[in-house]
Amino acid sequence: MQIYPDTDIIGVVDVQPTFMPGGELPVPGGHEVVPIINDLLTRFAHAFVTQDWHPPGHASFASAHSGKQPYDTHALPYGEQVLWPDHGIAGTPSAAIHPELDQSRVQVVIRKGFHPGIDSYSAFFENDHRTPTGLEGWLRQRGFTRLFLCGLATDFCVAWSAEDAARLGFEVVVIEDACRGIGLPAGDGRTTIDEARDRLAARGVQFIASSGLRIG
Ligand code: VGL
Ligand code: ZN
Repeated sequence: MQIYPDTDIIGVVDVQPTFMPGGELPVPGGHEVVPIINDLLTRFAHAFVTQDWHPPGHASFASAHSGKQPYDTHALPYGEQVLWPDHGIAGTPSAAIHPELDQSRVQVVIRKGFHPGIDSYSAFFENDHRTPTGLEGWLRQRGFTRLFLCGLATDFCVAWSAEDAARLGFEVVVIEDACRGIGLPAGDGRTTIDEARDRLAARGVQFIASSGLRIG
């Protein structure tokens, strides 16, 4: 697949120490994507990153709900929400963009999840599916029509970003080997990695390997 430098952009989702093995919400193999994404970043002229950025006591944290454990589900006013270990606390080192990620071509950073009562997996809308982050306007004003997505986690923030982008009319390509998933056990309303992939494929999202991408 050929990259068109003027209208293609790569979006790097939530590559932060908090999601690395040893972090607060570890994604298995999460650190493995850093060199793969750094290599991809040399092939694109434009990049954006997202950053999970929660206040202490955020509604997505199990610790904010008595009797709940991480990875339980819980009904919040805007819908069913998986509850997580405390993670991505705004301003802490583990919520920084991973220090080894090459940010030289990153032109915008979208921080999400900073409203105390609502989670935000997607780069475009918070989990109520209505509150915008502003990324759509930024991408359109800059003339981008196709998004290549990578990062963490395949089954949550990458999947929700890809789905919203496709719904908004962008062409969307997920670079699969540059993503890793959390992989929650099925049941109790939780999404699995396979379900997330099927949902995206049904929306027309394409999946490719990083080795199949070349500069136009
Ligand atoms: C994420 C769960 C909670 C993600 C963020 O980056 O996929 N998942 N917060
Ligand atoms: Zn989060």
